[in-house]
Amino acid sequence: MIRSIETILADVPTIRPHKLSVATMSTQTLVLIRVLCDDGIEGWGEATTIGGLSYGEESPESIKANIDTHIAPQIVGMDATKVALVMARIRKTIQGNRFAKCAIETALLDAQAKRLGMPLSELLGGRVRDALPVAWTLASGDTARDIAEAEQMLAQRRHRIFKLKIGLRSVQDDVAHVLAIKKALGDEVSVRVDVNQAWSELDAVSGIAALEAGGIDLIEQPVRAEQRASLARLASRFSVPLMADEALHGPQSAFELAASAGADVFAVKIAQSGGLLPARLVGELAQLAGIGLYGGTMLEGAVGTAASAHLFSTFASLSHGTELFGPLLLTEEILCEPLQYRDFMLQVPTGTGLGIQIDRDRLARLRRQ
Ligand code: MUC
Ligand code: MG
Repeated sequence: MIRSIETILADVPTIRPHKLSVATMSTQTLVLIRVLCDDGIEGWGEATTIGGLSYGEESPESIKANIDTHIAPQIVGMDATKVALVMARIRKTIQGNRFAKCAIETALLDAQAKRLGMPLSELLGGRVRDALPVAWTLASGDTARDIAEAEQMLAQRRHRIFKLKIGLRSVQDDVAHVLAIKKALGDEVSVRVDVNQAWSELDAVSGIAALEAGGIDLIEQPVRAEQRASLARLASRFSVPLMADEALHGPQSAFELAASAGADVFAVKIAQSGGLLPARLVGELAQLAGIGLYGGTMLEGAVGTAASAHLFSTFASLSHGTELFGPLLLTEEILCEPLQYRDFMLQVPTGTGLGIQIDRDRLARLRRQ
């Protein structure tokens, strides 16, 4: 039986300002869920978003209010071992709120996998890999600082794929910034950009042409999420792959994008998809449609990152790697044993459930009162 559900907000400073076209982050608000079951097993989930309401339609505070007020009362007392039944109840009675749903589903699946004595990946179909390539996002806003940061990551063998956040400055300035970094890092390194919806289709035509000519490997969400026809036109116009991120809101949108040849690659995010199982469906749809796969992040801390890693470890193909670096952007660790990054890869935890242990004392110090 589900005994209680606790929603925790924790404000953690980032290691440097993180500049996106929609927000500059200097702290990240972790939204964590703890589900306690009457067999003594607890499960953890995460519903962290980016920049308050500037990225998605759910804020940390609305997620907490909606879970505490509307979701928890409906499922406390339900059988914790019947995860699909609990989620069916929530999906029937709660509109939207994909991040909140993801956190609850993750916590229930974490608890269930612990109960069954297996890693979460095995409950999700079974892992086909134990480590995932991890990109790092360069978003300091300064070209020289970004190059120095990338060189440090290469020397530490932590990352060799770099995603640059652009869209805040003019197309011309952004292109110059990206190509200067690409030139400094060389051909062995993959350089990609995320425009976070900032360009018009005309901006995108000139920007993508220049980036493609300069050897950039991947262009993420150049235009508004709603402008699916624009994205599809751009995808057919250029040979550099175009990736959908904000345009993907779970299986239905994935199906529509796949049916309209609207993108070359999907950035699968568990929270944006509404949970681990809907995100698995997004991955399956991509594979059926011949669309490339990339494991995305909402800059979650360790819980959401571990959950995402378990799911991405099950994808038959993961053509574009992942960006599961969220915990590395934060100044504070909330696990007893940090997630392991080595040789350019995140090691997928091997213990039962999420395979992580929350450091309760540290979390108590960080949590918002
Ligand atoms: C996004 O739009 O992909 C992922 C990495 C990062 O720096 O921001 C996120 C969000
Ligand atoms: Mg993105």
